[in-house]
Amino acid sequence: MEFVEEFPKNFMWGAATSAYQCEGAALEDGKKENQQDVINRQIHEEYGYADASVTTDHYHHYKEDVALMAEMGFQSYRFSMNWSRILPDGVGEPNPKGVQFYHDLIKELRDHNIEPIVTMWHYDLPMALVEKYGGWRDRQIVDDFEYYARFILNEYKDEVKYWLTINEQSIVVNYIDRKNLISKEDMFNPKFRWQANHYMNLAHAKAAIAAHEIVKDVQVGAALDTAPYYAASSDPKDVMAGKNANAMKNYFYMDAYFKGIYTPSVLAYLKRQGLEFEIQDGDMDIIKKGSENMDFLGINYYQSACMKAPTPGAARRFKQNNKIGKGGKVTYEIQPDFYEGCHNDFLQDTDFSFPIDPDGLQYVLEEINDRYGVPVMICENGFGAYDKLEKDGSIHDPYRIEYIREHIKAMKRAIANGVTIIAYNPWSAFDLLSTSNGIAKRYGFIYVDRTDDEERDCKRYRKDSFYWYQRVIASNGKNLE
Ligand code: BGP
Repeated sequence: MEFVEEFPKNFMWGAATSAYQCEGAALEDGKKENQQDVINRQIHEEYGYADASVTTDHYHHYKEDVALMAEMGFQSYRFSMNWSRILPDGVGEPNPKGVQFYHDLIKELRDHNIEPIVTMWHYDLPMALVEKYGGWRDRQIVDDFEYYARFILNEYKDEVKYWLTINEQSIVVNYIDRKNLISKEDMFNPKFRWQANHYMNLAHAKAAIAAHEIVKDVQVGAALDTAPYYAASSDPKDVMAGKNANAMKNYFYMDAYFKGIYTPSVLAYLKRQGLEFEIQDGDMDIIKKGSENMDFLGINYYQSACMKAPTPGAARRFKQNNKIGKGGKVTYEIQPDFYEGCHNDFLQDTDFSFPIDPDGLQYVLEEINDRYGVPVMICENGFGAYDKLEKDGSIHDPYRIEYIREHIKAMKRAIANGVTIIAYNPWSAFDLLSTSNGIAKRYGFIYVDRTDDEERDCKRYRKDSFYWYQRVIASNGKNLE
């Protein structure tokens, strides 16, 4: 049942991308390498997926891309700034051409009445900082993140009102080897994840505080991967596992962002497991002050997950996504004595093993509102699939339309139940490099003609979902047919 017909008057419809996944031009106009340039070269060698050097070449197609977004009727566009395009060495001398690129992109958006929503950091730490001290391994990253944040806030303060500090902190913690270049020693040292998480909380807080100092009428958030963690059954042991997973994978981040504290049950668990991280004097004051400078939560929602009581004696294991698409498998996460992931047989999965669950979006939206009472912005949501470019230039993607339609209905139900949603920015505006499945797994409303093996001309085509989303936006969410 839908409870509201359309969306609030000032609601923004748009879509999202991130810099390293779409820009390309990895070493052009003064940009130096970031860790995703290196990580994606490794992925290319291991799985044959495209690397980040060209991806879908947004750097050279941005005007065309913005024009297509405007044609769909976008009112917002969430993108990230590429730290090493702006500050090639992480700190110090800025790169004038890199700085100019984002002025040009923002101007193009504003000329088309599209509100820019900027993520400061979406997985792509400058290699210079990784080589200097190991990136998130060292506390120095907190100051360097603040340096970068202050630089971009000052530079774009008259052009950008909506800022997101960090993309998917929980995913960085969970997939630390895919999101960071780290030594073998760190990879097998689970303690490192939680120390890095603490540094991210400090970096986030300092950036949020700086944003309020520098930008007039600023709106600050962070984009967090969220999912409801259901219990596999009503056995109290499974229910407890679901509760523990929600605490560790959702609230441990949200409590830091909005209450300035670490969730007590998770902190106690980490201590019990010998995974305690160092908190220096004054750190919690910074995190608390950061929480007072948060205006909204950005949420990325793709799927829900299911948890059962952990197998006694099972060792810690982190989730491995389906890396090959059709026929590929997921390895579920285990936190000893806390929870163990499992398949949810009530839901259907995508070819890439993401369980499809629009009700789960309503669930997380209402949970967030009930717990924190803050406005929410959907910063990602979408359907990754193998799309086919037909001879006549059309792309038929009914599965994507169906997925997005059902998630929009879930937002309507949540709004009727009191949730304030500022904007819907599904993933992704146009096709780009997936974090785990190359170009083959596509999310865009706009098809980009290239494959993992061939760069081709990256010509843009409108998918069926492009025209459908155009009608949704024109009716402010009323017409979903
Ligand atoms: C989120 C990331 C995005 C994006 C998306 C889809 O976790 O913020 O960067 O890629 O997931 O994931 P994937 O590309 O692995 O399908």
